[in-house]
Amino acid sequence: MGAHEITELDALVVGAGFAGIYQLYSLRKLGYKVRAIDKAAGVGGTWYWNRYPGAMSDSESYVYRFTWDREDLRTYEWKNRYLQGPEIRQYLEHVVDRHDLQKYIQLDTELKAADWDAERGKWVVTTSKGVYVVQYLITALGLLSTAKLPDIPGLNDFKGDICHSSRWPDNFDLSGRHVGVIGNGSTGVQIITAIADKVGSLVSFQRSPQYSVPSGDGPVTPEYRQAINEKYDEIVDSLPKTATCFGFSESTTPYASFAPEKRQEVFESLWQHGNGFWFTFGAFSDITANKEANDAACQFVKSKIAQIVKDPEKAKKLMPQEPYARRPLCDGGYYNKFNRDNVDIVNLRDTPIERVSETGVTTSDGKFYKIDTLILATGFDAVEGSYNRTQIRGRSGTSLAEHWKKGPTSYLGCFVPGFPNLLLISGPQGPFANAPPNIETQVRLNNELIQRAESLRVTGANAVIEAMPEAEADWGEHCNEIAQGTLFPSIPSWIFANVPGSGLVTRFYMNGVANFIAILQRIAAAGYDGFAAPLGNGRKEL
Ligand code: NA7
Repeated sequence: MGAHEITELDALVVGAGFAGIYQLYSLRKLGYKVRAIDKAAGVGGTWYWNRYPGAMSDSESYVYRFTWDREDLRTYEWKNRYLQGPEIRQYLEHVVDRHDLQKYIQLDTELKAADWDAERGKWVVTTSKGVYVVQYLITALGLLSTAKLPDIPGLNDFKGDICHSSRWPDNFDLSGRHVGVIGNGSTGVQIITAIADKVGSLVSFQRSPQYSVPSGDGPVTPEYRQAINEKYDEIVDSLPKTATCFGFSESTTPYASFAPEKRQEVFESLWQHGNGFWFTFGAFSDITANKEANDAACQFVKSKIAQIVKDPEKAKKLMPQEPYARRPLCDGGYYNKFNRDNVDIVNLRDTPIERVSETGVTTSDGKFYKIDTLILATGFDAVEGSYNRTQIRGRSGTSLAEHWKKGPTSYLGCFVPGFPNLLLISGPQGPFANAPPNIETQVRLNNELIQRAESLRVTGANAVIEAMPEAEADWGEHCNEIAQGTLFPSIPSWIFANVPGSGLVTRFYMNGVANFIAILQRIAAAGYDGFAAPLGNGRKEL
């Protein structure tokens, strides 16, 4: 396709990760003329970009995949309880091959701008490789795709190797290197755990210590796989009936209902079982909502850190002081790595980085750390960050970034008033849950609305999919109320705080996928509340 060529389609999907692939597949299945673009040179989305050592999904392998191809669910092989990054990339490539989608995916193609042409009732989408004119623009940009670089004095002076975790160079050999890792979210924890044994030395520059539990990763037996296969239908059916879609039913028993002498035993069994989400939601219903339950979880993990980490100074630096209310982490021996002589830790809250120089890092206590490799595991400009770098302009010419000046909002995580026929997957204020099943729910909603709009159009109605401003406001309010009932907003993690200066903003619907689906069903049954007529009933009620 030449840079000035114009292609007319029913729908353009932007992104070729889990969301883009399923959206492309399902709209094609429904008979629409659709294509997907991605700026990457391959499919995989997040898993195309995140190639750092130790990159792994911490959803169990059997639920970190599409559920709509039941035969593939049973036959595609996986070896361990969790999938490594390259395995997920290969899986998505396999899905694309299996369903012959490659020819509808245009890689190395970046969305530059999209403008709603009210006269034609279409989006005019400018990409780095031509223009598309489409009825529906569907963004599958990913929650975490815009890398966030730290603002540290002297970073540009560094003469060694430096990279953000999501831009990992090919064949980057760390053996014998003197490595500094800035950041210890899921990514930093995975990297530190994976490389500690291989590098010459490693310093973790840590701003906020994390609670992390064992992942319990390891090979699965043929019998285990057989058992999963036998009940796959049941598993798939159960996922949307749960809040987080991780393959288990979240506990409904509050911490206080357990006898005091039983509580430690339960925590210990959660720790032994492994998995951060299981630890958080598997036995107690209120760890993320009740202070007493949360404190108990904190104390339990801290007691483990104290037991595992032999050097009391290092252990002290690794002890979190805040509630257990970030994204739950799990690991393959993270705390234990600090027992190695070649692994050190700096508490940036006590001794912030003063500057980076050509050969290392100096902290405020005057200490110099000689480093030849600097890894920035500093996270992402999450959720709306994926959109802010594009120019998507709606009815009035206002861009999404302008519409979101006071914080990102939507109706149901997928629709924004003033942006007709723009459908967001994993947009702001969508459910917070295991990504593939969560994405499937949103893609199905998109498909349902597109089919409704198209059937109305056949009758001559000028039906667009457009949320009403009141519905967006109410949905935002609903998301806020739910978030305030949890402890998550008490912590400035990417879930609520994102980049410096963005303030605390509710970026997710924290009431789970099952409740989300129930709301969608109510909305549909009422004639599509919250959507402008004629597609919707023009009422704002949820
Ligand atoms: P996260 O979870 O946002 O973690 C980023 C880490 O980087 C975190 O420890 C931050 O500390 C730290 N950070 C960020 N900026 C700085 C500066 N300037 N100085 C020092 N430290 C800094 O991103 P991840 O990539 O680990 O994980 C993102 C998600 O991907 C994850 O939750 C999974 O769902 C998949 P802070 O906590 O802000 O003090």
